[in-house]
Amino acid sequence: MILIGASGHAKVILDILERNNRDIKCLVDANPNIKQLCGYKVEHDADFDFTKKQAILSIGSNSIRKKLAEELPCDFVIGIHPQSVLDSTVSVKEGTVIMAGVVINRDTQVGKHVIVNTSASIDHDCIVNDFVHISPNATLCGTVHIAEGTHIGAGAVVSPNIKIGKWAIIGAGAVVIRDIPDFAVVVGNPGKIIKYTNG
Ligand code: JB3
Repeated sequence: MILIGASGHAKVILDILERNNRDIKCLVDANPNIKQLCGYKVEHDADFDFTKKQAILSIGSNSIRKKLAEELPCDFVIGIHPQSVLDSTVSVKEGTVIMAGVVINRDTQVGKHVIVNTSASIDHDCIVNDFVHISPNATLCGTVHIAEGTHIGAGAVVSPNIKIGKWAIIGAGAVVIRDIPDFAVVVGNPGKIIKYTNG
């Protein structure tokens, strides 16, 4: 299989794949100056045939992952660190990665090309939509819904039953106690909207 993107996020996914004994052929990056990562060869988009390759998009940007997922003719696969704990009822879709120390509790649904980063906690009955990134040590309490493309910052806490709209940004350490609309940027405790992104 291959990884698309050859920088810091790819290093963490390589570790997961090695622990799962996956056969990693190479990485592919847009930057022709990157030749290798962690001992693996790095190929480049311009001269690489992506057709039917088993792949993970190892790029932290939610919008770039979305663009490439829609463009590239790969078979996207899931990467789950063996030291994560997922209840048997949890569903996870293609392209998603679950890092070390993550706990995901009963009846939660995780969409496509999601990053659930190191030691994040997602409790029961949550819905985490496509292209979301839950950063290290973030906590989603029970029945939290996160719409497409939203970034939950490191150590942020989202209270039970909260809905967060699409392509929002929740700052590191924010505490979200109210529903958040699409494209909002939220910081602080209690979390306050300081501006809106362009999507
Ligand atoms: O917060 C944590 C724990 N990790 C962060 C991660 C989720 O996101 C990390 O600290 C970084 O903030 C970020 O990691 P990432 O994505 O590895 O960051 P960056 O150094 O920006 O690397 C992105 C790589 O993707 C670069 O090497 C780009 O050249 C490459 N890239 C961008 N667009 C692409 C494309 N590669 C290919 N093949 N095709 C593209 O279109």
